[in-house]
Amino acid sequence: MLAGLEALIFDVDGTLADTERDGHRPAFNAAFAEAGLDWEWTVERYGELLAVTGGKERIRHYIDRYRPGFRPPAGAGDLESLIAALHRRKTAHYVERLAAGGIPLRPGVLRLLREARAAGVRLAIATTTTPENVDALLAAAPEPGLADWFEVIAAGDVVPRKKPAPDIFTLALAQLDLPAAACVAIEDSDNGARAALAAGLRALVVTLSTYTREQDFSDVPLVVEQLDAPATALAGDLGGRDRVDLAVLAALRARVFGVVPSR
Ligand code: XBP
Ligand code: MG
Repeated sequence: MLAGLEALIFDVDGTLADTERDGHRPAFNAAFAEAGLDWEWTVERYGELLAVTGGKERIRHYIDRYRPGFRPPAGAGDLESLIAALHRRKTAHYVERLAAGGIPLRPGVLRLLREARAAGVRLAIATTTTPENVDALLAAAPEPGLADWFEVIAAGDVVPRKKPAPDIFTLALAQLDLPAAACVAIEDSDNGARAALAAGLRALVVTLSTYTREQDFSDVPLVVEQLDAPATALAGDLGGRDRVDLAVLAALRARVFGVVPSR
């Protein structure tokens, strides 16, 4: 039934949980306010800023684009140190929000993880976000020890280039010691999809999230609104099923790569 499917590689933000609008965004704003900066990232503005992956990179882009001529206040060090300090505080605010149960896993995520675990399909994460954020999200989930289910957690600054570069997926594949053809990747964004495809992960599912509904996924073989029932395929097909389950993912992998992955 698994037809050569050996691992699932999950994105985090937007995929495991819809974290951007009500998780990351307010955490950035709280860090700015705390530092005495009158920067407020509205829901709409944040949508534009998400084109840049990585929180520190996003702050830098915002300054370049919207605060030209900004200089760090006296005592804050150079721009690089200020951004790093703001981002540390942002991470703290975000983790606090998660620990308070602020952001649940998306419907169907835990079911799919349980199915994979029961079937011996290995689990990995490939994300742009800071590792602490992943730990906090998994620790807050209603499944004790969930983080231990993931054999590989590739996150944040461990690679030189963030998504849409393939680096973080390439790292996850190397740590799994698997070819891309043995895996299915699960993403929610155009930058994430580009990264996965560039790493050879052509058996790719996109589950649309708050900020990604209007993005272009024309190169993605399976696009759904959500993983759980009632799921409908906006691109590709679910083989008559009403949710994204392991059978759907195995069929997708076989369709894209053929039955036996080559090592
Ligand atoms: C999404 C991102 C991240 C988060 C913020 O990553 O682009 O930058 O918005 O996280 P993914 P940090 O979808 O790959 O999980 O502030 O920790 O960078
Ligand atoms: Mg994402």
